[in-house]
Amino acid sequence: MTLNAKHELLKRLFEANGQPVSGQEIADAFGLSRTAIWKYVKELEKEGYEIGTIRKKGYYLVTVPDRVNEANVKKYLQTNLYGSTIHYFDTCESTQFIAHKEAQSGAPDGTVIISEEQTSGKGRMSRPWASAAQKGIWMSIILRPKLTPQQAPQMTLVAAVAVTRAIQEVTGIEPSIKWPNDILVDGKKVTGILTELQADPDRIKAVILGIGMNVNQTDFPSDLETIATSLKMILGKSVNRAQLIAKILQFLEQYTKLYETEGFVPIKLLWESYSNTAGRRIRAVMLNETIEGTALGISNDGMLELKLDDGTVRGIYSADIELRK
Ligand code: BTX
Repeated sequence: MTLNAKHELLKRLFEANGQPVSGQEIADAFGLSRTAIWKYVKELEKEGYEIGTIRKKGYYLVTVPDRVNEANVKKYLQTNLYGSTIHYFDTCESTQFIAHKEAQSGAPDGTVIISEEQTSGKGRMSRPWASAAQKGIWMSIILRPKLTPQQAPQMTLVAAVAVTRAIQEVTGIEPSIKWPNDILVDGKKVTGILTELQADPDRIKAVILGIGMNVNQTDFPSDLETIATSLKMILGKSVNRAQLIAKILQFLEQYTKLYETEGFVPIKLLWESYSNTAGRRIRAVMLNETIEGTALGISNDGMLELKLDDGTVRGIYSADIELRK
């Protein structure tokens, strides 16, 4: 109840577009005192909102903090389902850990975990993922798609297409996708995607989709300098992270539905139009072997098809790819 009154206050402040909102009205609607509403105003100010007061008229919103909290994201959200439930953290070890727990306790399809910072962000095979405070999008989405466990790896490609479209739409930048999970601009990584699964042998319980996007960094630790970039470093100005999150969720919902209803082929076509991998000479480093050849494209079930020098074609499900020459 009390949390709802605070959200309602914030929602009305947003909707009023700088005009005053009556504290008394909200107090009445929630059966609270005006002092209780005033305490929420003070809490919001602590969270970085700047709120003005006009005597007898109420409160108005002066500035919104650069935070990717529920209220800021929902302002831009245009989905049916994804993002209806958002869990927001100032800091956490990894949004993947939280999402796994939430999924196990029955969190609904499209639940989103967002953190301003991760202290143990992770990539594939437990590699570290740098997640600087308030500079990027560090989020995990719990999905419960109507797919078999065998179809789950392709969700990485669905997400890659959704993320690429969202970046294009919000910033005008045209990224390319390096199979399977890197989104690159000028050859440097701007986003990584991590797909994890909770499943029975014949049924997906949940796909935990982790998206790490470099948005407003102006520099990186020295070990990442040559391989990482941010949207701000490319554009020369800051990007609204909340708006970008809402767009990612919108395209993700749209493309997941498309995959469920039409199969992988339409996703594959979209993916190929953004990919920088097809036609390139590549080296694929897998757990037990490394092979080199020319990438032909992806198969109808999301495997990367590689033509080796002896003419044989190999399908690869998971590897680290180096683009040669
Ligand atoms: P990956 O295994 O493909 O990439 C990990 C590698 O990328 C690292 O070994 C390092 O070389 C490089 N790297 C680390 N941090 C960054 C960065 N910020 N930008 C560019 N390159 C970097 C990619 O794994 C999947 C990453 C998913 C991250 C999200 S964030 C939200 C969610 N929570 C979580 O812990 N992981 C996911």
